[in-house]
Amino acid sequence: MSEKRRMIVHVDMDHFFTAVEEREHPEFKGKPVVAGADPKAGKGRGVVSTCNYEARKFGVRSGMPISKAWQLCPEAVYLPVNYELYARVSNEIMGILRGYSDKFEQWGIDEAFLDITSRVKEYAEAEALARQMKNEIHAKQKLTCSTGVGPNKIIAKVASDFQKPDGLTIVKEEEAEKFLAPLSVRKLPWIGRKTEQKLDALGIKTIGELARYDPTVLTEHFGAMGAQMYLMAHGIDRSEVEERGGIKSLSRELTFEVDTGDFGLVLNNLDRLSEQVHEDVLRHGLFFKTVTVKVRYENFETHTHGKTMPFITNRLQDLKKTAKELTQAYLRPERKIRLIGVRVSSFTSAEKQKTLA
Ligand code: TTP
Ligand code: MG
Repeated sequence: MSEKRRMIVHVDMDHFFTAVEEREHPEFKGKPVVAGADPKAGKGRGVVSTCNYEARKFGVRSGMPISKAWQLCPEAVYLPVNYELYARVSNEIMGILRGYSDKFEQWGIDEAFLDITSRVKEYAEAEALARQMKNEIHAKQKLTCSTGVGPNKIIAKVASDFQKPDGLTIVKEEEAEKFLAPLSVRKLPWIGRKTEQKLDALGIKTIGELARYDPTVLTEHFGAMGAQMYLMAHGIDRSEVEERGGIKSLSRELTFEVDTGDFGLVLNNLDRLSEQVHEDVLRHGLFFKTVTVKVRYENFETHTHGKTMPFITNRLQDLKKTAKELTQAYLRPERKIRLIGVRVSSFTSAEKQKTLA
């Protein structure tokens, strides 16, 4: 017997942080808006978290140094990031979406997967349900999202990105390979800038080219990830929509006002970041296993290094000690530091921890 055909929806809020800001401040409507570090008239450090579509027309992008954004678009409205507000709105949106499926998976702050297989019989019904979700979010939250429907999570996610903002894209199983083929490999989840460059060196730019490539050569170059990429390029993905308790990692980072070679200062600030992350861990009732640090040198060369502990913990001293150990390797007399960050992940909730103890 063949497996039952699945119907998966992926929802991604449009320019989420700045969309919430626009909603709260109607006077920003129509203007370019950037959320992120303080630009300080072009002298600011740190990066853009996100920006609205008006600002994107000027070339501003997530992750770009805020000084670059200022050069491109000094007339934009620049706002600090108000995580608490966005997290509250995110929870409300996730609450609405949860009502549309029995299998739900939040992905980051503004995305979610829903398995609606048990609720619809055909794509036309799936489309109607996806439209209903968009309408309810818009009616209750005054925010738009882009939505994709497909036979698995990968296709649904690529589909939601296909028409933005306020899009709705349906990709049927039999059309999936053709839909994916002309798109850049970067559109596939987990293919970042570095993998894109490596694929480019093999002459692979589009998903179609990836699908036609020899999978054994891909495995030689990329290990297990190579086989995974090959399957994705053919539109194959068997992973289930699974509730993961929402948060996958908690992190804080700091860009120094001036690049620094003062390692006492670096380590003091590292402790401070660990304390802030730890407060978040306790607030969410979580236990973690993995600690990752990030160090960016003055030339923007960035390193991240993580360690998974053999035990689950929520103790500040474990976090501080591990973060310090990991960072120490990057403290070199000749290299000034621009940014440091601390992240924890591999969570179990306190509830579950109790039953495991
Ligand atoms: P995304 O969904 O990647 O971006 P977006 O919602 O701003 O824009 P789009 O319309 O293209 O979906 O990320 C969701 C939020 O996460 C975003 O509003 C801000 C935050 N974010 C960062 O803080 N830094 C980043 O580098 C990225 C990509 C996102
Ligand atoms: Mg988004």
